[in-house]
Amino acid sequence: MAKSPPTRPSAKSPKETSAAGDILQRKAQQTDDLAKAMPWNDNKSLEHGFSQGVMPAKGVTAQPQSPLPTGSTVSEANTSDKTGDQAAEGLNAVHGRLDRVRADSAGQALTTNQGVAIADNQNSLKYGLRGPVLLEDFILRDKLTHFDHERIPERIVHARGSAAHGYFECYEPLTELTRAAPFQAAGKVTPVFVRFSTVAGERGSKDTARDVRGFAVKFYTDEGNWDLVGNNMPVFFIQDAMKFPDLVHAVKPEPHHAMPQAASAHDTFWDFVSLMPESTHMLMWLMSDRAIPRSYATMQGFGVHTYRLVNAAGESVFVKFHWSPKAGTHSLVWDEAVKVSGADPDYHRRDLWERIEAGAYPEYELALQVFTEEEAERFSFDVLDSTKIVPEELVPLRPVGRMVLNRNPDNFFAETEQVAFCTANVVPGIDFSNDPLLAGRIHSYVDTQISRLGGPNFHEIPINAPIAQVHNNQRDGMHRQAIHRGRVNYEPNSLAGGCPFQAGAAQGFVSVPARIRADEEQGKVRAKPEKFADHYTQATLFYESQSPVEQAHIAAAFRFELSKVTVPAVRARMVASLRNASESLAQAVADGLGMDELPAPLPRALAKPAKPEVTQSPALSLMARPGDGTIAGRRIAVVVAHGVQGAAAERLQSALSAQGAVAEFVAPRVGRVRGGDGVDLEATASLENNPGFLFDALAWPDGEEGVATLSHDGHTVESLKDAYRHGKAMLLVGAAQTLLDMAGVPTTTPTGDPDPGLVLADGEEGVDAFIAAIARHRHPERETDPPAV
Ligand code: HDE
Repeated sequence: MAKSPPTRPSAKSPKETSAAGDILQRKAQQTDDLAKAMPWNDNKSLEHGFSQGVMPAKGVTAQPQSPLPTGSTVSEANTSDKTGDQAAEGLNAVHGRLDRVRADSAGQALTTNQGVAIADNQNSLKYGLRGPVLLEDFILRDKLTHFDHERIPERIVHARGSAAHGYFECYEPLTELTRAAPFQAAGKVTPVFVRFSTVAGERGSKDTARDVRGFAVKFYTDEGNWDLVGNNMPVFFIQDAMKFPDLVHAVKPEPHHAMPQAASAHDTFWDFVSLMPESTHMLMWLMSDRAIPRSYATMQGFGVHTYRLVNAAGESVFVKFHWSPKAGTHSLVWDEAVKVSGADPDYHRRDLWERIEAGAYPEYELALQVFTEEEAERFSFDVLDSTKIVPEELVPLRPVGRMVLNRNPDNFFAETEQVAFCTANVVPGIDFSNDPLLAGRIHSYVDTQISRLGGPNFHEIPINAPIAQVHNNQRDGMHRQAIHRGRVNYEPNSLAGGCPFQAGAAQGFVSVPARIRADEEQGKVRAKPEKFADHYTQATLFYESQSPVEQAHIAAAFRFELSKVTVPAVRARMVASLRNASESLAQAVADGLGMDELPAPLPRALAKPAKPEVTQSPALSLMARPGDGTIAGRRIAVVVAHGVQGAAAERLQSALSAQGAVAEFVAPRVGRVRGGDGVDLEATASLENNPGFLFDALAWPDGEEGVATLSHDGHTVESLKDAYRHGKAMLLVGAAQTLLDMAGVPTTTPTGDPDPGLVLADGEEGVDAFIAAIARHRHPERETDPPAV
């Protein structure tokens, strides 16, 4: 008798199999019921006409009788340690707090990426002790292959950056202006991730280059991500995205020899900008000390473009965004920036990290300039032109909230490198203006991430995933994380009860119709509005609004940059352009470049620009925002050597620390320093590993033996000279004052007045005066050009 064929062992008990049969029937029945619940597409007739366009209807949905008809498979209830439970209804589990993906290895053994424990992490697998390595060593290959692909392309611009987590807190509801989620209630807190950057340098370049700083804020709002991708200067070089690749090519290292790194001081940059007079206003900012900030915590941020705020009724106003640092706006001076870049290329990264680790959280106030379209039409400049500001004297700033950066990332690559800011990321309540530069950005940021982050699913990388849920019918692509349940990946559908459905105007994003109602000439054109042709009025406004010291720094920066230009005609062209902004600046630059005669002014694109509303804007000076007057977060060196008066040095250190400053003992060598009075100190930095110019202020306590030791160390004279030249607060007590003579540092300013930054008093009086001098940040009264010291 022939044997019957073996039956395939079933994964289920016989009872489950028969239940599965029922399930299939029930699924079919419920699927049909669900489809019948939507006999036609109710919303189809609503797709037409203007009024539908501004108030789109919510999608039609039907409720399935059970999860069965919308599932991919009836076997979804069979769970395992890998599959986990069935999908929770309406939940995309990719989104959630970052703790769901943080990894910690405490108490764990090493494994491969497949989770196989690695017995030996020291040796490749070889045929004999001195034999060849075997191809079968999957452990070695797992490790090397991953390593070989550790790098991703760096950002084309803004490659060098540092970031932190924090929160935005709203002061009062702004519902009359906008329905944007962060502004809906007083005290409402929205998580943020903020990345600061330089523009031109590569990922490993120095922090203190003369450059624009990126100030990009990702708001994880409960209605989706809003990215305010701004800079620390409120204007830009160009007016139309069409010119962006040209600008970036011109400023990046020259293509034949890849020099200079992270610097605009070269031929191609100045060749380009001198032929693009609309960049003059931005050049004023770039040549000012704004381009060499002291730290990310002491610079402003700006949205740059005009955006729109939209309220729940769909009414919109124009808006400009401003971030102002609580610690005030403070910058470096050029000579200092150059030196810092050698001693600590991570100067700003370190400062941001250390402030947060120390609890001195960087804080910024967000203020809005709000104006209507009608008001904007009356302005002497065009608000769609990103080379123009709206002066604060014309439209005042309205403070609306504060942002605190209070948490460092866990992992630089996973968070800071992989974060993807996109100007296209707006939420209901925020909308775009017709700024042609902004339009290009809306395209460019998403586009660049696709190659930088390796595909279209970069929004699922944890740092980029919104805290708001994501539900749509986009599928597949490289590195897809979400496992979508069900067979429906289209809309309209009846087989998933219409889900996910169109949100409609009440919940969803609706573009402001005003954008298409603009009364400009209709028709496709490649041209700019007339007012864009005024290239100089606001450059003049900026220059005229600076203090004399700031003006001198601008002139010196132009001189330095143009002195690096090797083509005389390019230098002359730039000076010719500057004549249209400021004759005195042009003259100063020409003198600095040894030009005997001023070139004729560059022809202007607009002969008679409109009369500006303001010709002075004190708010444009760095001095306008001194901060809260404290010395919190400042780095101060207390320079000591064996024989110093230890007790007094300690008292000074604690007085400075009590004010929130970071005061360190700096000695010829790190380690214990024997006090002449028996009080020993611990030097955490040396004159060699932390040159004086890395500090905001320096103090040399009393003690003859200590001072004698310091006087034999060449670093001492250098640090005194630097501190003096860089306008820093200096405290010299008792015997230490002899060091001034050695360094040739005068005790009066060049005008013969007492030097307000040089404190020679001892005891409490000296400490108080020193703290007051540090709070002033800098003492530019000392400056001469060239420097006397
Ligand atoms: Fe950007 N810009 N940009 N930019 N930008 C990028 O996006 C671009 C512009 C700004 O920390 C890129 O992810 C175009 C103005 C910041 O990750 C890229 C135009 C302002 C950051 C890009 C501009 C900015 C970027 C490179 C002209 C100030 C860094 C990598 C139309 C308001 C964000 C990336 C971060 C980064 C394109 C002009 C600020 C290539 C086409 C104006 C802060 O997409």
